[in-house]
Amino acid sequence: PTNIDFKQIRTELMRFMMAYEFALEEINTKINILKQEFEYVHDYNPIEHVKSRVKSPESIINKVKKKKLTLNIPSIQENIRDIAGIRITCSFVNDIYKIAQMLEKQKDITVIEKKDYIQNPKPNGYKSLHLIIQIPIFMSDRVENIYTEIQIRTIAMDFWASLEHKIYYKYNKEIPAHLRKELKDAAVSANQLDEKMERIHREINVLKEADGQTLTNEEAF
Ligand code: 0O2
Repeated sequence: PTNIDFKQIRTELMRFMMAYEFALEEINTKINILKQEFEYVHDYNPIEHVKSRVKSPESIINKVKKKKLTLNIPSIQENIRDIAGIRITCSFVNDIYKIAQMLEKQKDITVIEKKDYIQNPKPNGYKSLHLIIQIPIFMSDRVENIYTEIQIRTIAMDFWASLEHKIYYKYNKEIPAHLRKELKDAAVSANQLDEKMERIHREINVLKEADGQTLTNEEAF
């Protein structure tokens, strides 16, 4: 290819990656609005923290190889749907579904796929609610519908998933049987903790309501 070809390819690649950054900015803004407005109306904040990332070119290429896809922009755009990823961590399980519903209802968000690993945990114990959505990004000369993966989970689910992720990579994808069992047990404990925290939160709320007060996150814990 000539120098001009390289320049064109570079511009295309930059625009391609930028679109995912913009998608994350749009969704982060949406989450911030929900968080602030929800807190104002209900005097309670269901979101603990939010993290987002654009998948590195290296991980994109690894996934292309793993899925045996064609290595070109249209194929990557259509088949790799977690290049833009956002993770929302909540205090309680029922907040996860509230947040998912609030996002799903928004007119510019199209839900493409929903995977409920809370109702149906993965065999290793992994729990989270995953949404694959599309959001329009208005560029100077076109509109691009960008796929984004939204993972919503509790603090306990997140704690478990980040440790499991580390072990998974440390052992080069071959986790020894005793560690697999320990992790599964830890997932059960995380689940019990979630249930217990939700129960306590609900009971305190009932007490507070009887006293004519509403309980906020900060007051509870
Ligand atoms: P990373 O490094 O977190 O980006 P896909 O391969 O995405 O097309 P899949 O595997 O069916 O299809 O998607 P799924 O099940 O929705 O999982 C996507 C992401 O969820 C993963 O991304 C992880 O972030 C997370 N995840 C899924 N299963 C597990 C699990 O068992 N343990 C942990 N810790 N995380 C999990 P990546 O790209 O695999 O990895």
